[in-house]
Amino acid sequence: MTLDVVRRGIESLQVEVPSWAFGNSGTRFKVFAQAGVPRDPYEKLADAAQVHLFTGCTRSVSLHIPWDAVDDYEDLAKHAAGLGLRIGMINSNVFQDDDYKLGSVTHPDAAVRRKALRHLLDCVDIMDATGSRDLKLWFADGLNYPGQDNLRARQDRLADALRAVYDRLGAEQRLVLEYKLFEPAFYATDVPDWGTSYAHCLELGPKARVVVDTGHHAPGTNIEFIVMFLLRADRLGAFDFNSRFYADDDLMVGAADPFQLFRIMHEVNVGGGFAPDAGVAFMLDQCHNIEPKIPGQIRSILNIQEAVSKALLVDRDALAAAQTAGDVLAANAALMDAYNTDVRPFLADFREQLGLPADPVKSFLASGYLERIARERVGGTQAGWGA
Ligand code: PSV
Ligand code: MN
Repeated sequence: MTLDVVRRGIESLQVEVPSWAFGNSGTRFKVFAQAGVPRDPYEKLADAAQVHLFTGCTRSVSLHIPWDAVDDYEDLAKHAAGLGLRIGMINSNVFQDDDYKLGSVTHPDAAVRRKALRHLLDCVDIMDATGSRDLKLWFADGLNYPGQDNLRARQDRLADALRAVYDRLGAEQRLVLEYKLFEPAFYATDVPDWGTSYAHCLELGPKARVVVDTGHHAPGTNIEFIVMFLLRADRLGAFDFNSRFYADDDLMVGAADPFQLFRIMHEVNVGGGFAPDAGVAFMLDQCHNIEPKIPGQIRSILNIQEAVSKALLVDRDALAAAQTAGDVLAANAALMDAYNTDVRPFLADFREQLGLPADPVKSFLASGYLERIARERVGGTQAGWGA
């Protein structure tokens, strides 16, 4: 019975992959190039299709504009469909242009604000062409020094831009607003936390929701509390999954703290966030700087499946009974029993029942795909973080 719940949950779980995970990436110290890295968005989709082929659960791909700019987005969407994929979220980028040194939609100069807004509206045009539902907004806007700009005026400018984007959305489209504590601004960020994002979303209306990027909090933040709160308020729009040890490390989800991932997934389950009509988009926002990229994405999917399975295994009746009785130890044990279960054998069985490999990383590595792209993708310019 419980295993059926886990099986159904895993069968219906879809996680979006980011186009940028397949390009070269690094830190501000060094980008290490890898052989066979895609040279354009079409090749990124080909790599994303491999993740789906071996896991069966990554049907959609997030684009980042202009990193994935093409002349014809309908053609790109058709190409995705031919690979069994669809284009997912459109991630806007108003952080890599000289004009944005002092901000984008919060910049003190109205001409820069107009330019940034134009980009965001162009992204909605792209959504129309690709059939995407969600526009992801993350702003690098902020201040390095106290007094550098007027904090309150920047909130007003942000609200104006968000309103203009919101009003441009189609009936089925949404905007999802991502927050981040710091970086690249070090003193103050204009959307630093979930409360700021939530307040703007509330003001905008029901098509605006919050994105939780698991790497964007201060150490020790109780992320599952935030997830519970946003689900309760029907404002959780999306996850950007990754892991952090120190800052926004963008490591593979579940690598740094699998217990935290389990706790988050448990709150998603309790809050009904896995139901398709809950409108929560699960996606990876990761970079694979030193590990091979496609297996890194596959490994990440397996980490999520393990955490979700454990969350679905929680005996919620026993948990509720212990909570009502004030039985602290039994309540904690109900969670820990599920967390400490080794779900890997069930997952391997489920995969085989679905016609998927029991060990997707091993099967992918044996497929010869990495060797083939290393041979075939010579010449041209490899895609990289920021290109
Ligand atoms: C910012 O750190 C972020 O998490 C945003 O989602 C960006 O779009 C993404 O990283 C790009 O790497
Ligand atoms: Mn993110």
